[in-house]
Amino acid sequence: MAVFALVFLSVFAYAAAVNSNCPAHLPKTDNLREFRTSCYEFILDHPGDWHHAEADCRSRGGHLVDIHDYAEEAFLFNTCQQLGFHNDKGLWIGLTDGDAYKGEGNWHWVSNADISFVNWADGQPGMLGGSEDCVLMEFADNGKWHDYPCSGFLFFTQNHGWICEYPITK
Ligand SMILES: [Ca+2]
Ligand SMILES: [Ca+2]
Repeated sequence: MAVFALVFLSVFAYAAAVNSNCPAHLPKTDNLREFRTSCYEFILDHPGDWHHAEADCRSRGGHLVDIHDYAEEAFLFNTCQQLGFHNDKGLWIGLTDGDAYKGEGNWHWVSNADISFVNWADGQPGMLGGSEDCVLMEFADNGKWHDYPCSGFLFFTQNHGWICEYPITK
């Protein structure tokens, strides 16, 4: 019986999202997680284009996620898997070489953080660089990064989920 209780409590503790130091105005759902000095909001179920995604994060005082090392990348990938996001879709991250930032080939985090780590897939950023200015973590490719058009055009939509990042408030 004691073992049962221990297992139950362990599972419960594992399932409860760690987010007590996240900004108070953010909804405390399972999709809100803290890791080191940041809080991350996983927006998985109402896809939009990259500009919409960044505007959404900004509206709550954050920005699209910036990723600075393998540990942060692994945390994001593993959390998405825990949350059941395991198909071939990607999620927008805050890396861009769009004209509104620094322009073609000058990759830049929307948070203005320095680039200290990249996780491009083989052959990325791609050949169509001028039209592909925004980056998805692609789950069919172990979370590796692929550049894509930031918005859809005609019949080609570019609506995906995204991850917002905020400073913790501790
Ligand atoms: Ca970050
Ligand atoms: Ca580009």
